[in-house]
Amino acid sequence: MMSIKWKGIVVIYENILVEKRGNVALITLNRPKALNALSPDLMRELSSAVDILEPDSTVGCLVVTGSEKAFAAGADIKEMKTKSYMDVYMSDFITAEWERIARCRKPVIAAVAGYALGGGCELAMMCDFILAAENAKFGQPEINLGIIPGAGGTQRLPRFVGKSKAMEMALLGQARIMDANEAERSGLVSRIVPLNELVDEAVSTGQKIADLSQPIVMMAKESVNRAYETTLNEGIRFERRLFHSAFSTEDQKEGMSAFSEKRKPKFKNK
Ligand code: DAK
Repeated sequence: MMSIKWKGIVVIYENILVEKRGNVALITLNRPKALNALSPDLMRELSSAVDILEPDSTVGCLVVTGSEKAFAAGADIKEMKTKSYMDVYMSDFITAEWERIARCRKPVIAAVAGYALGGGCELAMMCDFILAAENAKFGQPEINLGIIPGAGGTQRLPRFVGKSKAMEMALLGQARIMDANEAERSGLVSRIVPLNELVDEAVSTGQKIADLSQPIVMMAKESVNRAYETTLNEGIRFERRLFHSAFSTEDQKEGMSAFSEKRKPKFKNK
């Protein structure tokens, strides 16, 4: 169990660890005995942590990681096995908590070691990019349980790896797990990192992002994400609006002046 203080309130977490390293918030999924199965309680805590960290001006980037054996082995099967259709439909089963990470406006890096299965793979894909350890294993084994992916797996995975591989993974489940090398070749992960360096590398990557201008970083993230939601023409138009608006910031003046003066920029997030 760990607690953090937020606006004078003590928030207690039982399923995640939250720490700040420099300007990076490191969130560690922490249910090792269940291979970080994503229970509703864990997802509520993750969602609450994002609520707290996103508006924190000292945080420029978030990193989400798990253990060396498992990023997360999926949603908690034992907790959902007895649910009825009306239970999940009427409560919109854990949807809000799951979508919170995807709605975070600051960059979120997934640092994945071991299993990222089902909801674990989906959670990693909701982040902005994935750094994988050599032992990372990605899969959508829901079909073996008599369900289909429920947190974006059938939609995000094809966008990363293409239809053929995504379809094979969705249809074969446990029988089609993707290793780190294939995940990198296919564009699911941005880089493979040695297991013992994974978290440090993710945090130092996050710190490089956190050293930049926060509003400009947020614009870049928003603009890249548009590529998945609209036509090329509309996306280019959206990018152009944000590009132009970057010129209204002090950080654009500072960034370009620093280049001309051969010094490091001092961004003020303004
Ligand atoms: N849920 C609950 N417990 C789990 C679990 C899971 N997903 N994965 C592992 N565990 C537990 C095991 O039951 C075991 O507990 P004990 O028996 O010790 O009490 C412990 O973790 C260690 O697991 P194993 O003994 O199985 O370990 P192994 O190394 O032998 O095998 C494994 C590792 C990852 C291959 C295996 O545990 C496995 O196949 N796990 C299940 C993987 C899976 O099927 N994942 C998909 C789950 S379905 C939605 C959002 C999300 C979802 C749905 C809707 N909405 C927003 C609507 C997501 C659904 C899913 O992810």
